[in-house]
Amino acid sequence: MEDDVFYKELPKVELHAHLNGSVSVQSIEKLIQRKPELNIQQSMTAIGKGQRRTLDECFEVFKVIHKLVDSQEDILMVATDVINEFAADNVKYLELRSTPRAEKDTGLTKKNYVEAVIKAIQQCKEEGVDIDVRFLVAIDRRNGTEVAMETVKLAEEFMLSSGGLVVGIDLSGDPTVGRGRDLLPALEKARNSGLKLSLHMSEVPSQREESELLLNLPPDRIGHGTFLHPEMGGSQSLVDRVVDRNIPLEICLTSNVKGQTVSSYSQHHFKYWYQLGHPCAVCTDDKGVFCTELSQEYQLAASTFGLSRGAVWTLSERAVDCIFAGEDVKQQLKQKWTEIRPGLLKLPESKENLL
Ligand code: 6MZ
Repeated sequence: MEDDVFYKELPKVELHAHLNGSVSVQSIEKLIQRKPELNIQQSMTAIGKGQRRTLDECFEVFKVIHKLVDSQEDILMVATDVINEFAADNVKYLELRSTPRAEKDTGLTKKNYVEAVIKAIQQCKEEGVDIDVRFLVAIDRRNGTEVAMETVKLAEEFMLSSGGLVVGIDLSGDPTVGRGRDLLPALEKARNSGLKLSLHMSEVPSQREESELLLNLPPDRIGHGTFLHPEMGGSQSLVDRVVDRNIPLEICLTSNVKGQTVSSYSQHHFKYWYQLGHPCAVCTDDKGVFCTELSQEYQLAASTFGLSRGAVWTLSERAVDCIFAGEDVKQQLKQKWTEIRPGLLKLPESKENLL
């Protein structure tokens, strides 16, 4: 079986996908046609092959996309497109995350925003799209204590009313802006009400103190964690705490390389954690902005770090253990993996591992 086919057909779990960063070229074109007056070109919303940007520049790109996606109708469209695109890449379970925004011009409220994402998830389900989708409500660290608290309240409301679709909170946003310390009360409240926590942590250097505070919560998963380990200026005690609590890392290879927080694929911290045997979920982060797909990220992980197909299979299967939905969903997914395996890995596992 050709490599491209193998990685496409590999069943996958996507746990770190920002909605507006995941919007594809096709959806961007539709949005540009809807809003020609904005004078936005597709090249302003994506970072192509071989291109690099500073992380600051990446955050400018999100601002452009936010201008294009500013109504309930837009959110419904992009969420539907993104879900279908992940399903076409054989992602069987997806946790989408997005920051609720209010827009005066279109009358969009934060509540409408969340409703639109939930509607997209429900409609895809009714249409029989083969993917289980959940939603993490995102806190943008830039906006401080009060907004974070409001966001958590919104998430709590929807956790109760969405039939299990809202499962947690994401802490994200430009890591050089805002203080994690200010957001602790909101994050604690979320955790106490049963929302799971996925927190961006040590995405840039010199956040040791903040990472220590956030690890005390503790989070259920870590986004990036690039600078946690001692070789990257973190510390052994941070690593020990992540390992002792078995907190999975969400690994986004292309995003980190294109955003230049990691100097090259081979220098990526995935290697450090994978060699420790620590749970790592390969993810896309922003598949639209960074022009990637989850199948491509798995392929990159394999080619960069010399993983056999058997090892890649195990990596995707273990990501199921990191999902925020309940035990029943995990079991259903494991069952799916078991059914798909013989068609994809034709050799016994022991031989496949030697390839
Ligand atoms: C931190 C990121 C991010 O929420 O409007 N976001 N936060 N680090 C990253 N690494 C590249 N990539 C995306 O999606 C876009 C938002 O997701 C967060 C930022 O807050 C960005 O504005 P939503 O759907």
